[in-house]
Amino acid sequence: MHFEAFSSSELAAYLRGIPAVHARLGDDSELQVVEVGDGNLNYVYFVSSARDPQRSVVVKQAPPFLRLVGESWPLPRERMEREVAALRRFGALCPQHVPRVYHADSERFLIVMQRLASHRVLRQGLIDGIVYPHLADHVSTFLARTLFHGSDLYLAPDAKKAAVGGDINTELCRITEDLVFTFPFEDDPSNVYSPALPAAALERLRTHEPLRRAAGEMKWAFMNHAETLVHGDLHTGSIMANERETYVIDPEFAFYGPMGFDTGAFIANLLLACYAREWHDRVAGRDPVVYQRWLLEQVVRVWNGFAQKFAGLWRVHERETGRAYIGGPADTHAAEAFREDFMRRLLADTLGFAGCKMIRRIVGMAKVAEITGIKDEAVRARVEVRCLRLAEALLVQRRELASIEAVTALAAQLLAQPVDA
Ligand code: SR1
Ligand code: MG
Repeated sequence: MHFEAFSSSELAAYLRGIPAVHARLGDDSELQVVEVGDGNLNYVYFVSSARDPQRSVVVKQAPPFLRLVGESWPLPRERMEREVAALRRFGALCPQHVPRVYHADSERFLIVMQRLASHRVLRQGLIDGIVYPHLADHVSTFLARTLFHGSDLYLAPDAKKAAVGGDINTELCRITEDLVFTFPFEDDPSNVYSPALPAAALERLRTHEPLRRAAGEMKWAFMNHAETLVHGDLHTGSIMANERETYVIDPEFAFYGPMGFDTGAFIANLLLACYAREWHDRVAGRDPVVYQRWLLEQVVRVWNGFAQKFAGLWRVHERETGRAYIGGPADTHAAEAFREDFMRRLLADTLGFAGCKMIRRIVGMAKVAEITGIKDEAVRARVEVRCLRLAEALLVQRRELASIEAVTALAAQLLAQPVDA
């Protein structure tokens, strides 16, 4: 298990030995290396030419443990291979939204890829209240293209089954099974609660039967519904964006799972960002309502954009092959009705997963900066209680919420509800 992270000079020497990377960085004698990993799992470096900083790459290396916890939580380094495979697969489907892979090393478990120098981690941009005009369009395109093309709606049955077998990601799925679907609903020692979070809110996660049954159904779906190659961790920290471009990064949790896990993760994180505005806008001296509205609008636009693009890809594919997934010719009323039912179920899954993802960020070990950045304990607890209420409603009512507009109306309504101290 002994692992030593690269020193700057070791990494520079290593990169110099890779022709494709060497060419990209130029033959400048000096390389600047900065370790920037702020994620939970890996080491991440920005490497650039000292003479021409435009020439730069990102290096990501998997240590044999979970970085957030340390050596006491071992993790196989082969997880990097899952990430490389997913980056290549998603990159082929959506090159405009996935960083390019320049080099992958399956002995050192590292990857060298495109540096997104003029982009920021979306979570941070949202905390700062930045408006991204193309975000929903770009993310919905990424979701539609990746989720559709990995599924039985597009792939031949044998190709799909081979893909399911090739993309097993046991250890990282286990992290999600524990941290998203199990530990938040029991008194696990890894859980972290903010000091002022009322005991009743926690108690409800452990005792409220409708919520627990719904969360159990989502856990089952996560573990058993091998629908497509999902990113597996599509929160706003896995996206880098500027006003023109959007990139999806970090697919190390990729596996064959339910489509709604990715759509749900993204929507959950927009909702967390929305509910945390009360603090961030107060600190910035702004009225939270404006950006909250923008965030809820993005929830609507990303879902509706996704649903329209996904169904469009499906229709075109059936027309081109002349056959419907349900058998028989394309373009029949039954084929369209099946599609509508499919999208309705996918919305329900999305909401259920979104609920679980919100809950884990409030009571689980891995938090999100828009919540932990709330310095006033009482405000943080109020925001957290509201997030838990919305998460519960999404889980329990997921099949009754018939449109995404109904979801954002509910989110706005619960946001306005008072929380007892
Ligand atoms: C213990 S790893 C915690 C979390 O970091 C990743 O981003 C995933 O969300 C994982 O659950
Ligand atoms: Mg990550």
